[in-house]
Order: sequence, then structure tokens, then C-alpha cells
Amino acid sequence: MTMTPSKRHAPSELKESRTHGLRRINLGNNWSVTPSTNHLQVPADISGRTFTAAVPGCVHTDLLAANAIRDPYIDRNDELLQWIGETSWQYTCDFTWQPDGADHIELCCEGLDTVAELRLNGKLIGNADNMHLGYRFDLSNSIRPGANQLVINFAAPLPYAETMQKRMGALPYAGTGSNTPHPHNMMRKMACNFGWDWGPVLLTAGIWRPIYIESWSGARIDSVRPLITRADTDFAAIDVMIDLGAGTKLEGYQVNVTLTDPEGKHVAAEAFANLSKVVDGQPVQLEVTKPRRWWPIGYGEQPLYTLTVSLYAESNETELQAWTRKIGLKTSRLVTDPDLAEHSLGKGSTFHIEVNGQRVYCKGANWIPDDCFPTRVTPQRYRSQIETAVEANMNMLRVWGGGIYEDHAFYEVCDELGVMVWQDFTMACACYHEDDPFASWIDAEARYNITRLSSHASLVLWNGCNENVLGVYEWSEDWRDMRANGKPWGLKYYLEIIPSALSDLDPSKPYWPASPYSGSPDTHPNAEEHGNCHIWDVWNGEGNARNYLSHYPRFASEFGFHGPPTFPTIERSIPEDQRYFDSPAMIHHNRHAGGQSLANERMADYFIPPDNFDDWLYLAQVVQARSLAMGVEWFRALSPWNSGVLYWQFNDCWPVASWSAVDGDQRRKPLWYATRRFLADRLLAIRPAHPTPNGASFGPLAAYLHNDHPKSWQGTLVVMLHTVTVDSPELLKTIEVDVPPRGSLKIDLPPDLLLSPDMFLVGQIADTRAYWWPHPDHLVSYQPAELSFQISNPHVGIYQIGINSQTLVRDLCIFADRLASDAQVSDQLLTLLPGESTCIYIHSHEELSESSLTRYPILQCANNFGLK
Ligand code: BMA
Repeated sequence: MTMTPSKRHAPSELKESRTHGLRRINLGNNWSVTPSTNHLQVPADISGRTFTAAVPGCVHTDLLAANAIRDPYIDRNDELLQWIGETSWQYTCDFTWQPDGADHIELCCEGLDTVAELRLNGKLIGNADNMHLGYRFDLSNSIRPGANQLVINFAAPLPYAETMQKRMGALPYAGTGSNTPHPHNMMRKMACNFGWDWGPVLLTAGIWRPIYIESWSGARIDSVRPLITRADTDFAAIDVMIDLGAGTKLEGYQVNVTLTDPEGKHVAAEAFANLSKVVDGQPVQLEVTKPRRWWPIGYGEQPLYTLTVSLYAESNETELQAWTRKIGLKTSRLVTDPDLAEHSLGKGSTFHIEVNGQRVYCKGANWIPDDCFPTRVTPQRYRSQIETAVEANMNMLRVWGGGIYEDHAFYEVCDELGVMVWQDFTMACACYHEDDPFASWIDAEARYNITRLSSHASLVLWNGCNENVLGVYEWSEDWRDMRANGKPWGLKYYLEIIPSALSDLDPSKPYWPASPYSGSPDTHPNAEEHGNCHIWDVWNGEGNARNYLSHYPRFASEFGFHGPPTFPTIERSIPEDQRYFDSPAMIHHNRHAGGQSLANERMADYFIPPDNFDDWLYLAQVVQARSLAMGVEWFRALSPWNSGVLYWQFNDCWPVASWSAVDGDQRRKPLWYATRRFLADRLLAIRPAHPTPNGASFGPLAAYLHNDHPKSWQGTLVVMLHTVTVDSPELLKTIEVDVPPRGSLKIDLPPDLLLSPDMFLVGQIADTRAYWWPHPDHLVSYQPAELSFQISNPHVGIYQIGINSQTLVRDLCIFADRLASDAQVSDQLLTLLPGESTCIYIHSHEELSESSLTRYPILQCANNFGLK
């Protein structure tokens, strides 16, 4: 039976519960998988074979573990594996089961990818058709004492999507980049599994989240939604909403709810003697005086309280089941008020996040599935990736809608570290049918995931979709036709179905229908004075990163610049003879429709693209980092008009040239190091005094200070005019500044500056520095860098490099990971003025050749790529 909302299976909270009444048998072992269709394309050495299956897992990772296929992340191997998505797969599990007299025996599947028929001992127990939904199937008529066999048949995803397209009618979709386009909008499977403009087509199948049997009698807690309705300085209130399992008897049971503080001290408790109140949707209300509130990182601490909901049989006070979760006391609000007064940038409406009533400046990036096969992303990997985001001074990640509703492991780290999460509902770059089965699928998955994730403190905003409103306004004729001619394209989900699910299940969190969106379906979704924007005309269209300066978004939730992965990641994925910028393998590992040639066009805005691969790699990474700095610093300069920057994209799902800061092997690209600087709490930037239209020359300049810090920022701002050839800077401005906490300031610079190609500006307040380079490098007469180094190896695995520069050196990088693939450098893209020194550290498990560290191409700087 397909899951209906009443049969909805409780999300994985129950996994942690230690219960007396409710018995759980994990079905994570003893699985095998075999191709179940005899398509001609199934290779002969695989056809008819049975492989050990990991659960949770998927077909690709099982075949890889058996060495039956080549690694799809290497070279162009993914092309050879397209048959997998056209094949049906049968998963089989043998298990033993002993009856325990329970009234209910249910199979719980937290994630099936995707269209599946389930049989126990040959009897049909149900079907599934949505990867984003959990299922619960009744086993009471099919399970038997002793040996049992569970078989799950997964339909081949690609033929299924194509059949749905024929049956229901084709609708526009996009996003697939240079991949063969497949209709990702025709089934409820992670869209990017169909290939995206940064990811390969690797259509897989499998049991991707835990699977287990639960048996119980009398009563069962299906899920708990702790909704924080108030979190003030003196007082917090929690409405604990308890959903009971279908078939629960109300009489004779009781729930007790307790809350303990981060030290384990009991702070609140309530009991419901009568479960019918729970069924009526009445909350168990908890109150906390003097709460320790949860804050985003940089705004306060992240204390986590422990909430426990226990189910008891009244007769003998036996605890039947317990649900436990760490929660944070916080409220969030999205403020979208119309502007009362005209601003120099226009008049529109605000878009900013408040946490506990305090406005928060959002700094971060978009998060995509961290692997094409999400089950490979372990809790440790989530932790290290999110720590890497925090280390780059990010306080927000947007979980993008072409992927998944993220795992608890992702959210738990964000809760702990204070990273705000913006979660999209998973609809991206497509029009969707609004009738069944889509309407019931999307309603069910929205309700399931709202319930599953509502307890996480880090979740501050729900968002309806990615670019679907933008598409019907702006994209090709077939897209625009949908809106122009009033055809259904999915707006009902963003304006009705999802808001109604949120109002039923979690009215405590804010919602926004789309990214981008301007507050009404009748206003252009990318209107910069309203709502949030995606700024893609720079990378995709007008090119030169200086064109970010023509934009003035209230909140930029996407914009990005491509850059290749790090060298060791290329080394792992691209054969040696293919390591040149436009080799077939390099082009293949860049799924953007513009491909590598677009990357070189963008490079030409700064440098003359070199033939030498080592130089090309360095310069392409520099271009990415500088371009994002151009945009992010400008948007921050526009604060408080602007209230957030989330660039595209934080991570990658395989080794690929993309817009990411961290590559597919989790290595930090130079952009990551630039990010740590341009997202620092205190930013000093030199930019034009006003938005500059594309292609126009910069008018007067200004120094901008954005103080994203709870203390005021005082000091002497000094702005000097330098030339790259002679070391005799000229003072342009000196002024005492006092920037209020969380405030910003603009200081105009002399309006009549004429900056020749060899000139640049340096602004400084104490240790915070800003540069303004008005001309492309290929016009600048850099002197060769004169550097001296003191290298020492103070501890095993740590190298210290003191660097002294007798000349200007720009964007110096030491690519130690070319010597040892795990080596990590403490800083990159260093710019030093004549006579300046700095010190960096390298961590490496392997021994490094100290003399190689300062030699080309390990060491690179932009000085070598100026005017020839
Ligand atoms: C936006 C995103 C993604 C895409 C990215 C780069 O459209 O929402 O769909 O990968 O730009 O093109």
C-alpha cells in the first residue's frame, strides 16, 4: 500500500529510542542485489549475478564494492554506467523473526530510492514511489515465525520517468547542463541524480535510509514536533506536539514530557494522562524561565536542551517507548516589510532573518548533496564539511532544492555549531504537474519532512523551490508559455500546499515560496529591491566579475564563478595524458553547458589564458576567488540594504570543475581561503561609491566597513595609493572611524582619482586590509616577486614557512597538496607589500620536501602573469 498521511512513518527519531513496549529489529544486514530485467544493455559479466548489498546504500556502491564496475568518478567511466539507471534491481533480505504477541508488526522504511514494490514471503506488502518520504507497511498478514524473506523490486528509474512523461505530458525542465537531458521532474527522486550542471547522470536505486521492523501493542508515538513559540530573555515556551501511530488505543496510556538543560538539570516537565488530547492536536506546553537561548554562530551560544517524551501504560507504569532529541530554544522570523522611505538604491521590501528578534546578517553558501550517492556521506564527513564552512566564517547554508531534505546528521552538526539552515523543498529548475499523483506526493513529502526536521534549532527558514518562478518568467519560450497562458506549473505547491502543511505542522518557522522570489507571483522574482535574488547574468552572461557591481540585491541567495578542483583531485580523476584545459576528460569533468571555453573567456577578463596547464589551473582558481570577492564584498558593502550573501556553491558531489569552494574530494580550493577573508566579521572593502552599470567605467570610489560583530569597530582608516613599480605610496585618506555593532559605514574617497594600470589602492584599519585593483592583471607591469623563506618543521606533520617579500607579491599560493595529497596550507592567495612578512603553516601526514615547497609550480603568484 502506498503511504497515506495517516500511515506516515515517523522519521528516524525512533531509531534512538530504547523501548520496552516497542520492539525494533534492524534490517540492515544480509541483503543482496541483482539486476532483475534482462535488458540487453546489462553487461554479460553482471547479468544474472547476485551481489552483496549494503543497506543503507545503493546499486552503484554495491557494484563498486564487488569490483563489478569502474569508478564513475574517474575519467569518463560514468558514461559506461548509464545502463544502471535503465535496469530494474531486486534487493533481497533473509531474516528470522520470533513472534512477540504484539498487535502491530510494521516494516519501516526511512528512504527507498525510488519506485519500489515490496513483498514479504511472496506476498505484496506495499509500494513506494517517493524517495523523499518514509514508509510504514503492515506485516501482520505476511510475517511468519522463523525464516522470512523480504524482497524489494526497484523499477528502472529512467524508463519510469519517461513513461510518466508520456502519460502525464511533458513539462519544461532545466539544470542538467551538458548532460543528456532527462526529465527529472517526472518522479520524486533527487533531481540532480539525473545529472546537473555540476554533476553526472548516475541514476541509482536502493534502500538509502534505515529499514527495520517495529512491533508494538496498544499505543505508539509516531513523531514529536517541539515547536518553540517564544524565546525571550526571560521566558521560553515550547508546544510539544505529539503524533500517535495509526491504530493507537487512547485509553490507558499516558505521555510524560521532560526537558533538561545542557548540563542535564531538570527544567520542565508535563504529563498528559489522556491521549485523546494528543489526538486533538493539543500541545504539551513547557515553559522555561531564564532560558539559555540558541543563537547563530557569532551571535551567542548554542546551548542544547534535551527533550524526552515517554509513553507509559497507566496500569503498570511501564515505559513503552521514549523519544529523545536535543533542541535549541530559539525563534526565527523572515522580515519582508515594505520600505517606508525611498533608499538611494530604490524602494521595495526587506528580506532579512531575525533570530530571537535580532536581525542576523547571513553569510554562507549553497549546499548540494555531498556525493552522487548520499549514503556515502557519513556523519563524520558531514561534520568535517560543516566545520570547514564555519572555519570560512559562514553562518548559513542553504540546502538546495535539487537535492535532498538533509539528514539528521547534517542538522545535528549545524545545531551544535550555530550554522543557520535554509532548507528548500525539493523542487528545482522545473515545472511540475499539479494533479495526482504529484499533488499527493508533494503534500505527503512536505508533511513528512516538516515533521522530521522541525525539532532542529538550526533550521531557520523553509523555502518552496529553486528557480521555478524565475523559469516561467525568464527562461525559454516553453517555460514562459506556462505562466503567460495560465497553465499549471507548480505554483500551487509553493503558495498553497506547502504553506498549508507548515501551518498544520510547524507554524513556528518562516517560509518563503521560492528562491528567487519577490513576495508576489506577479512581481519579477529577481527584482533586486524585493526579496531574494539569483545573480547569474555575471558568470553566464555579461562575464566580467566587475559586473556584480551593477547589482544591488536585498539578499543574494545564489551567484557564483567557476573554478577547477585542486590538483590532487584532478590527479585522481583525470588521466595524466588528459591534464590540459580542454582535454576530453577535463571537459567531461565540467558539466556546465558553457564548459571549459567559458572558463577561459572569464579568465581573459584578468589574464591572458596560458597554454601551460599548471599556470592555467592556478589562474582559473585565482579568477574564481577574486570574482566571488568582487561580488560578496560589494553586497556586504550595501548592508543594511543587503542582508545576506549565499554564494553558489559550497561543495561538490564528485571531482568536477564547478562553482564550489570545496572540491569533490573535500579539498579546499583557493576560493575557500578568500571566503574566510571576505566573510570575516569585520570587512573593509574599496568599491565604487554607487552601483556601476555593466561595462561603464568606475566613478568615484568609497571605502566600506561592514561590522558584523557585537562590539563597535573603532580605529584609524588609512587609504593609500600604490604603484606596482615604485614603492612610494601616497596618502589618500585618513580618518577615525567608529562603526556601530552590526553596523556599516561608507567613507567617500577623493572623487577625482585617475588610476593608471599600475596603480592600486590599499585601505587599512589595524589588521584589516582592503585592496582595490582597478585594471586587469594583463595590463599591470608587476615586478618579479623577490621572496625569502624560512622553513622549519617544528613538529612532526607541521611545516612553518616564514615569508618575507622585498617587492609587492600578489595572490601567492603554496600548493603543498601537489607534494602530498592530504597536505593542507593554513592560508593561500597572500598579497604582501614591499618589505612585509607573514608566516603560514602546512599540515601533512607525509613528509614534504622543504625545498620543493617554494619552487614552481608548488609556489605561484600573480606577478608572473602581468603585462608582458
Ligand atoms: C542555479 C542553481 C543550480 C545550478 C546553478 C549553476 O540555477 O539553482 O540549479 O547548478 O545555478 O548554474
